[in-house]
Amino acid sequence: MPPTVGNRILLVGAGDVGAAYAYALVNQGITHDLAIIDVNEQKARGEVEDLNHGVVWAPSPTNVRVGSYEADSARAGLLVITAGAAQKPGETRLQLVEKNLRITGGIIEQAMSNGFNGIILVATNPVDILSYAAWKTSGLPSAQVIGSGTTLDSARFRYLLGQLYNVAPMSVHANVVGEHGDSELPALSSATIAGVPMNDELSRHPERRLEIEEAFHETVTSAQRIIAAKGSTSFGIGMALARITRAILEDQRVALPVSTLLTGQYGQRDVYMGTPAVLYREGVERVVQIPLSPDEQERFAASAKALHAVQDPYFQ
Ligand code: 6V0
Repeated sequence: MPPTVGNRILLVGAGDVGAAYAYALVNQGITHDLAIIDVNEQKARGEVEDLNHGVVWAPSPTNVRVGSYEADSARAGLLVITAGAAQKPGETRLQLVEKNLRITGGIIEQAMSNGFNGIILVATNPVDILSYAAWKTSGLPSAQVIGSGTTLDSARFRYLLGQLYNVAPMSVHANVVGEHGDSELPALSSATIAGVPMNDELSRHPERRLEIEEAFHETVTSAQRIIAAKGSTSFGIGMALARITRAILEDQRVALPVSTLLTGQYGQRDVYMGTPAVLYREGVERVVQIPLSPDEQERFAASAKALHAVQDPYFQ
């Protein structure tokens, strides 16, 4: 389905993640109108000009321009937040909380006071806490406030499992769930490799469990490794955000592991966590509770506890 009127995107944050996301949007022709805001106005202007020079080769035209809250909040269908401080080498995502709560809170207040009533997609870290905060600050229904969650982590894990089993990542179905961060876990009990349940695969080849555990360890540590090597992670998250955007704007009803409000699923409530959810034109159509083994369930609960420990002092 081609982009339609109403698919306008307001992107706040033209740093490494915002620029990679904008590049993916233009390359895939996902929106006809992309307005970009950054406190560093020069950076926003530079990205806009550069992106417009590639539009001639895109599958459909995108009007990329510098935006403003006054002109763009009310007409945007999607507000994407990639603004904020990024992780420094050695810093955990949860340590960013204070700085980025202030930044994203300010962005949402400006968008809301200028009439925004679309869907908010948060990428800024710690993404689960900031998505929860965005839901609280905006006053929007939770279906309209989504975090990128474990979409990127799941893509990383699928890629690594694909390498192990010599199959394309599209033929690996495996969700990383929980916090986008150190306490996340792989839902192996529901994973399939080229259609074969991981549990069957492991009962035939128990010796491969160690390799799979290593692939997950590599998944969790990949951000730190990439940041140490090139300063930030950007292409993977940019493409993950573009995938979520397409699911929403094109009303696709695909299930992606985003951060969404739990209201009893997995025994958790009042917390945003990564879990598959069906996405459509109005945001989250429903949260999918995938079956977890008792061990996975325990790890999911520990992940929720880690998030509550950071979140609750700010919101109670
Ligand atoms: P960056 O390259 O420093 O870009 C951040 C941008 O935000 C800069 O251009 C700033 O000028 C801008 N900015 C800061 N404050 C404001 C404000 N109030 N209004 C508008 N713009 C502002 O960081 P990078 O792009 O690498 O990372 C951005 C965020 O994404 C960080 O919090 C990362 O931790 C997070 N990531 C989230 C991922 C995920 O999976 N959810 C993955 C990678 C990074």
